[in-house]
Amino acid sequence: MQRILVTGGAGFIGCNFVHYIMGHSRLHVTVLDKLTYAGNRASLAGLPPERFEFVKGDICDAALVEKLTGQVDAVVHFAAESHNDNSLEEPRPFVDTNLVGTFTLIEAARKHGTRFHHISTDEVYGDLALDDPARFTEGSVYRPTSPYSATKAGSDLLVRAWVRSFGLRATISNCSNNYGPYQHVEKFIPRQITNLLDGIRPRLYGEGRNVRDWIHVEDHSSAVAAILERGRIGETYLIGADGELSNRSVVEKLLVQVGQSPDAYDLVTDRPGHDLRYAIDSGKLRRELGWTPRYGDFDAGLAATVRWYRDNEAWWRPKKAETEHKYAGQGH
Ligand code: NAD
Ligand code: TDX
Repeated sequence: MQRILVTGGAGFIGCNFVHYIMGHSRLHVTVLDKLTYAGNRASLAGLPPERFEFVKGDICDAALVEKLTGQVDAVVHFAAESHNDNSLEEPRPFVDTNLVGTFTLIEAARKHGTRFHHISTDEVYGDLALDDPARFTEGSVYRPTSPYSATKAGSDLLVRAWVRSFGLRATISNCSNNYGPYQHVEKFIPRQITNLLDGIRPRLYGEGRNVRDWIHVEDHSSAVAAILERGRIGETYLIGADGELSNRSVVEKLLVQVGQSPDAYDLVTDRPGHDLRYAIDSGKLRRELGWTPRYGDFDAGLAATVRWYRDNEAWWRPKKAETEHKYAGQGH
């Protein structure tokens, strides 16, 4: 493998993956990204120009996608509309990008016989009860609950059908909640960090009891690299780092880290249909591909993330006011 196409490479996880893979291989990387509100060209600064190309465009543009796919050995597909709250306000772009965009890409990969890796989420499995000892596995039933997760579930099923019906050489990974540098300020952890930097109290939806299974974004990148290199065609791998925490305990940790009282947060209107708990069993990935996460210490990863947002205000500041304005309209 010499050349790869990364869709959504100007977004949070995509840009972290591009930095990771270019630092750990000699691959040439082409990024295809529409630069929606969530994309930021600045997140891809400093990459070696002889091995990197940026193309601004839409994954629903069949002619462009077909041309770019024909130039590479593999496609790693991150591009998506990714935020649940947005999907509850305006679902249409989720259907277009997550479903039609994925369809457009796998049709091009089918035509050219290109290796394809599809990035997905644990949210396709719905949610678990807070007191349920179970975790999601590759065999869990698909039960998405939001417009976002329903379109991601649909995109996974399209990829599976293309493997079975057309012999597409594809793998799928479903990862839990990521945190780390370059995450948009609409998402939970960066929103609370940047609120604290602005002297605003953190905001917890409902009672803050919902549980998410946190993984550092660099561990997601190393898992995707392992699957791209050694994953079995047609297989799905769940990615997670045993990082279950309630939203309330994440906010309490953040408050303590910035020297404030752990109860200095506000409870705000809950998200409609708010999934209670996600939890990943990543045993298959660890056993088959020998992958292990490097960021075992969530508190240390969180502290490094706080430092990153403190040191990179120029990156997030332009998005902060419009994001908070949108949240104010939703009662969040
Ligand atoms: P993000 O919203 O930060 O970035 C998405 C990127 O895709 C942006 O750069 C955007 O400009 C681009 N994009 C959107 N529509 C496009 C289109 N039609 N054509 C081309 N580019 C387009 O998202 P993220 O958090 O980095 O998520 C990346 C992927 O990982 C998604 O597929 C998401 O479902 C999945 N995922 C995310 C998480 C998480 O915790 N954030 C967890 C598991 C899986
Ligand atoms: O201000 C907030 N307060 C709050 O309590 C925000 C923005 C969120 N929350 C809660 C909602 C969730 O329980 O925090 C949790 C995390 O919220 P998000 O960051 O919106 O993530 P989530 O809905 O869990 O989805 C994320 O993980 C799975 C990503 O956005 C998805 O793209 C990914 O598939």
